[in-house]
Amino acid sequence: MSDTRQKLKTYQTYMDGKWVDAASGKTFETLDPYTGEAWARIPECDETDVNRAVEAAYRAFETGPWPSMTPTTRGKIMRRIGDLIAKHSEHLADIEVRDNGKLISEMAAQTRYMPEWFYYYGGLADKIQGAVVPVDRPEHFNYILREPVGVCAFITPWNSPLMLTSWKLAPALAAGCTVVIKPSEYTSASLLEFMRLVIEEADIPPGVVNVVTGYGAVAGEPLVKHPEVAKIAFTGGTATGARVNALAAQTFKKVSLELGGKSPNIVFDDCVLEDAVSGAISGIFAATGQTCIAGSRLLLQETIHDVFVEKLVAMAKQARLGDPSKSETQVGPVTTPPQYEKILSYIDIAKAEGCTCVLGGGPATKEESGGRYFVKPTIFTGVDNKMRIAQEEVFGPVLSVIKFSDEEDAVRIANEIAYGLGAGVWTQSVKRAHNMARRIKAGTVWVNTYRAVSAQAPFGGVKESGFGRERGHEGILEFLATKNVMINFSEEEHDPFAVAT
Ligand code: TXE
Repeated sequence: MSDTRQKLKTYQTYMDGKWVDAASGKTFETLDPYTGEAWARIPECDETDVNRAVEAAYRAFETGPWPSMTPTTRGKIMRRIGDLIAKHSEHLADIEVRDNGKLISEMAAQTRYMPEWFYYYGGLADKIQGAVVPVDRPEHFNYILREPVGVCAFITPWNSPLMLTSWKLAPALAAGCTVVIKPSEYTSASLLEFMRLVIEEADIPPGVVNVVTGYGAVAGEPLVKHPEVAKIAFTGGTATGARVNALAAQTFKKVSLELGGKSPNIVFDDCVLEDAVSGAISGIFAATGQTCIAGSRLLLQETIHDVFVEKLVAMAKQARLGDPSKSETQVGPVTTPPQYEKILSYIDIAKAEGCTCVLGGGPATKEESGGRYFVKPTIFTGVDNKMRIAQEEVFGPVLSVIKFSDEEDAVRIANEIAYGLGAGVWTQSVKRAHNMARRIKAGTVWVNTYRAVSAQAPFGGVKESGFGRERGHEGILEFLATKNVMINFSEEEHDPFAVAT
């Protein structure tokens, strides 16, 4: 065993308020994608651990203090969680970068903003209200209760591990649910640090938040199938999402899925050109294209196509590849080895489809990037929307440029896709902006901005990008069940054989 291997940091996982190894004692290694070296060992949980975690969450839900405490108290504890995240945000961002190789500027911005999800939903905890409903029955009183759904399972990916967990955890806790989280096997460390520095420190009762680390098929599937789990919140690829949805359907769980995308970033000739160029770059290259909302299809009005591409290439060409932990780096490595292979194979596909590669078009060497698993920012022009490079999610720094003639054409191209997550529109016309926002089939439309996020604004997809909403007021509804209560207060005698209407 090499020296570095011996020095690997070894984590335990956290369930029922305790730090534990996997029941089997097995661990797996997690890689630093910049160096290509393993840096930590993570417990490899399986069904036994899943059962233990779900049982703890179920006990905490049925008999523990979390669901039954006053919502005001829950809200106060959630504000404490937010404060602790703020205190440790730098450290959490460093761990994320180590594990997923994304830029420190991006991961630090995410962890700095993360307290807001807990403040927002902490504030909402005591505003979950039912309703009194007038009904067609005299002398009956009818009201609606909104109750926590129960034990929730989160399955999360590697691209923005803690932020995507927070979008689920904050509303679930506010609603009074208990949870079991299965992070991506590529990026489990930041969640374990979060459990130590935030959940433990905030004195969250045992069993309210539990973690099972491990592989999708071995730890994820038993969690999805577990009969005591009431709700699944999943973020990941569309194929895995379909499998999770099918498994969850067997026990009729409530499900929300935030899946892939192939978002159109649409630039009209009446835009502010510099803003749109910079929006196109940040839409695809800033996160190395490893975001579900990547603006991976750049739709350019033909009247500005050539000048736009020239400016785009000039700017993208200057992107500084390098160590993601350095604030001056603009493009980092790809997070996982399979992802690296997938991106390179799509570059080959685009070339074989006859697209013109105007920038990049392959891996970046160690001399160019300083590390492993780098793909050069790549731009293809001459892309037809029917091509695979335009239709399939690459999840890397690869941009497809597609020409359109007018508004009608732009809407058609934007919507001729299986996905419907995000979309960008660049125009100075208010009329056109509203028109496009209505006609594009997507969960989010940005106008004259791209990838902007806010705790109050709901997020999610349509079509194969999934269903359900995270963030905003709608986000908490995913973790609530509606119960109707009807009370008869009449003195009348009731004929038991009369038809109830
Ligand atoms: O994701 P998976 P992968 C897209 C992107 C990427 C592709 C594959 O296009 O190239 O998906 O990425 C867990 N039962 N996105 O393979 O498999 C897994 O352990 C239960 C978009 O990394 O979807 C991890 O925790 N769980 C996306 C989580 O699912 C299972 C972010 C996501 O992994 C499971 C990531 C199973 N059978 C990838 N199999 C986005 N929407 O942001 C796997 N998992």
